[in-house]
Amino acid sequence: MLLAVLCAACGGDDTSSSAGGDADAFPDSNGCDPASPEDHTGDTADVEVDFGASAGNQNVYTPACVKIKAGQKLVYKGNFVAHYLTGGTASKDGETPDGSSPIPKTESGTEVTVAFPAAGTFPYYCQQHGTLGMKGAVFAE
Ligand SMILES: [Cu+2]
Repeated sequence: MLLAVLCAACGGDDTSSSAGGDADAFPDSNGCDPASPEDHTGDTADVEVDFGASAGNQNVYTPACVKIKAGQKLVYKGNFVAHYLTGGTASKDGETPDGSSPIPKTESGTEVTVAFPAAGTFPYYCQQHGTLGMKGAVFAE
C-alpha cells in the first residue's frame, strides 16, 4: 500500500505529482485515492454522477470518486450511447471489465440508477474513453 499522501505537505522540492491526475497510483480503484473520495455517506437522496451537460461534455465523471454507505444508490446521468458505462478497471494500457460488479454494463439511455447493497470498492469506467481516463470508483462502507 502506498501511503505517500501522508507526506503531501512535507518538503518543497518533490514535484512528482502531475496535473492530469495520477491515473496509475491506485489501479484497483481507477486512480481514486481510497483516503479522499468525495464523501456522500450523509446524503439522503441518491448520489448523482454526471458525465453529460453539467460536466461540460468532457470525458469525465463528476464526481468520479465517491464514498457512500452500503444501501445507498448512485444515479449515473449522461449519454450512454457515447459512453458505455462498465464495471471494472481501466488504465492507459487497457480495460478489464468485472462481470460481478453491481454497476451494470449500460449502452443506451441517459440515466441509470445503481444500488450498492454491500460494502466494497467498485471501480467503473467508460468503454470508449476508459484508457483516456474516463473512470472512477465507488467506495461503499
Ligand atoms: Cu466516455
